[in-house]
Amino acid sequence: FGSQNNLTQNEKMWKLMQSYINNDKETIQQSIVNHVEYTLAKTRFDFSVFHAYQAISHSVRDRLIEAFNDTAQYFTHHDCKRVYYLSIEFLMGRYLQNALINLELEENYKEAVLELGYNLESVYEQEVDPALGNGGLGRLAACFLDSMATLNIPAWGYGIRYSYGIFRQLIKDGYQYEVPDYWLDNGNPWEIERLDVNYPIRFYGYVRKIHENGKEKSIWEGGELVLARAYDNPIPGYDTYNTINLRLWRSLPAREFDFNSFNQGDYFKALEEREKAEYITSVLYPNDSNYSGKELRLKQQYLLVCATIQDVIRRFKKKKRDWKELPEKIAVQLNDTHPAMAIVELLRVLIDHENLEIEFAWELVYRSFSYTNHTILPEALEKWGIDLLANLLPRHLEIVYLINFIFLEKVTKKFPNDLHRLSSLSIIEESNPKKIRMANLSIIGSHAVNGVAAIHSNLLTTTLFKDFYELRPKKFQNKTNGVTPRRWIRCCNVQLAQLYTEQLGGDTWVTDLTQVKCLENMVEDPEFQNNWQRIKRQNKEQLKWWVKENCGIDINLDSLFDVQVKRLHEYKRQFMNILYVIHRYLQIKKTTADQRYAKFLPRTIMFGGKAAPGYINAKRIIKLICSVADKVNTDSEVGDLLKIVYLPNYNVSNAQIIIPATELSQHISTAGLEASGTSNMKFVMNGSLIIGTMDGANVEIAEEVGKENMFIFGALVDDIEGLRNNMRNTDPSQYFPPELNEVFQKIDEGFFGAVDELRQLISTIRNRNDYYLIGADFKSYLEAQKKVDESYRNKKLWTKMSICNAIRSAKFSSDRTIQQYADEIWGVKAFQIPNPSQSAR
Ligand code: T68
Repeated sequence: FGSQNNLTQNEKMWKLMQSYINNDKETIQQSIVNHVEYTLAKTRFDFSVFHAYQAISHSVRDRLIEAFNDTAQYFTHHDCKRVYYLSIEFLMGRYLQNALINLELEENYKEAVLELGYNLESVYEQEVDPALGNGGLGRLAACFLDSMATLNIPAWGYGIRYSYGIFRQLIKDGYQYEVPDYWLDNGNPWEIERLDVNYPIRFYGYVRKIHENGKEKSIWEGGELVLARAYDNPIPGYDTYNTINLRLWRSLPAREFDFNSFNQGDYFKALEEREKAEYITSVLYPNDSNYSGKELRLKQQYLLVCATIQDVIRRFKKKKRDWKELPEKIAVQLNDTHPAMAIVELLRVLIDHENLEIEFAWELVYRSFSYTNHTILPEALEKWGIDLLANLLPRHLEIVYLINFIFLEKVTKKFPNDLHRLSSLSIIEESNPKKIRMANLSIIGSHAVNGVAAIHSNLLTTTLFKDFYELRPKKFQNKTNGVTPRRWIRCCNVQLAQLYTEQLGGDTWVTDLTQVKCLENMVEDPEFQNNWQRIKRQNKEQLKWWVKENCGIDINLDSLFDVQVKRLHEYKRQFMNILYVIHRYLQIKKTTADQRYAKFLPRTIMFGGKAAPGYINAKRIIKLICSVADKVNTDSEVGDLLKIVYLPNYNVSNAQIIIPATELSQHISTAGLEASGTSNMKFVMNGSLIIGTMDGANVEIAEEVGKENMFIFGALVDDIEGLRNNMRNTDPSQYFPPELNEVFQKIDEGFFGAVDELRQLISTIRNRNDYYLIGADFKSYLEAQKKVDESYRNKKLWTKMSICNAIRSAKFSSDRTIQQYADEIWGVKAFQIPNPSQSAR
């Protein structure tokens, strides 16, 4: 290990550890039972399945930690360039199964645990889902960690250890209720609290100017101090010894205290003030596409940024070297603008603390940072009021002005007398009150900016960031998102994974998904098709059981499983989906009983997803779905031709059950508004067909799997503006197709109850305020749905299409995405630590 210690001592240590860390059945059992007794202080003769989960997790954690420590040392020893992935959210999902699979120990544990009286699958169920994220953005960060570990990239994630993750969603009488998610109730065996890694974080205060050697210096002082403490979460790669780190920060009261307030004031009052510090990292903001200008949110962002930059600089300074090496040693990736204040913070440290010249410091910052944009929705773009910033981070505001001044001077040189351009490029929005545009700051402070799918990256350079693109075209890139095949095939679809491994004669496809393309010659093979159908059916059975358990609804296994699960948002158009369902229902009702089964194919339409607590229209859409479900599911005329299910509390764990069981999944956003989508990739990998618009990654999915294997409909990005104008100039009764008007009428009549609410929901779009163009796309959506039915009637055809989707999905592995980030943005290479158990020590 490590440095120049004497070898015999090392050898002795290694032997001691090896006897503990062996992976034969007995050693594993011994370690589990010891954890029951010594870690949990439960008797080894009587422990529950929950205690089994805890002990097993501790036993797996032991196996992670050795690799984790060795990896960190190895990176330090080789002094490699490191990637820091900064994200305000990491939506990790459960650890246990993922860790066992990545360590390739699932079989060993299964056997060992069975003998102790437990079934590993039911042990997995004991783990609470760490849900420190809202949706796509946070889950992307989690997939990226898995890929960075697997590809041996020297990377660390940095985020926040919220005490409360995304709320738990209950559906009662068709309404969403939000229940706090205190996920740490039973402790968290996967984290390592670093009692010795604490950084001070300052808020408020003032900036004092002094003069030193003829130069002005700024000193930020006063205000309040809190501490950020590190919690490390080891992330094992698959089929590699490398184990990287997700470091999450928690806020605590600062240790040094103000004698005055304790001596003169009220003791309890003074303690209360300190307690407030803990509140900063208490709760994750549950908005996924709407920015809220709350001070607490800015505090969270700054805490993440300030602690991380201190940690990064401490590591850089461990070796004596010149500051000019900084961009060769670090690459900082900003997952959206939430951590963008890191740009200002690093610059502040370099000029105020390290006394570097501003131009030089700026060059270092700019070359180290890169920024990923995840949305063009205007309501989601972060803009912080000047007053808020001036109060909370006074020195940062000064530096923002400085950056902006220097930047705009350069722009003026290139484009003299172009005030319009200047005001669109400026970090400051000249509104009343003035605001700081975080996207502009992120672009100016980064050497690379990327969108998350080809169509989205194009939109960035032609619309939202057009002026920036004209200034520096080479800065702009595309990095199409991806998802990890470990969690999204190997863990969640064990049978499909087995089929691939059998057919390909090994499991190296898990780290090289392009291999599944080799199964192209099996597409027509009847036996392979049978296997494929059998697997889908078994996955459907599992979901059927889950639905019965969680919704009390019996669903028909022979029906088409049609799923739309994602955050509730008007742009994602769950609304259009349910309007279509109503139309389908009305058609069934109009058909005579003897004709119904000939004319209609049984479908089970499932929805799932959380609405932001303050998003009224999203909540009304949930109510509409549930009201329609109530009506339809109890209509004896319909029987099992149509069932509607609202899957409550959609999260990573139940996604792992839902996705492999899905036959048709809906990705139907208004063109141009879904940056990428990542669930579309997961569904395709698991053999679901897509009904969708030419939006986000759907476009590239169509390129890969073939348009003939998807159900594509709707307006294209270039049509949108024209359609919106058209809508404004058309009579509403003419604008909507008759099928849709009929549906509106039924809702209006109170056919589904909740009249007031539902009327309000439909009234916005009926009054030509159909911003998301449901009216314009409805006809072609109907046609696409018809094609779905036709294709599903032909079982062989459907199976073939399903296979083609799955085996052509390699592009959407996050391994591909991360390799591109590493090569084209970060400039980092893999460093693989040799596995000590495979090399003689
Ligand atoms: C999503 N964004 C995009 N945002 O909507 C999706 N926002 O198209 C894309 O595939 C995904 O990012 C990954 O690139 C989000 O998920 C948020 O969750 C979010 C959270 C806080 C504030 C703003």
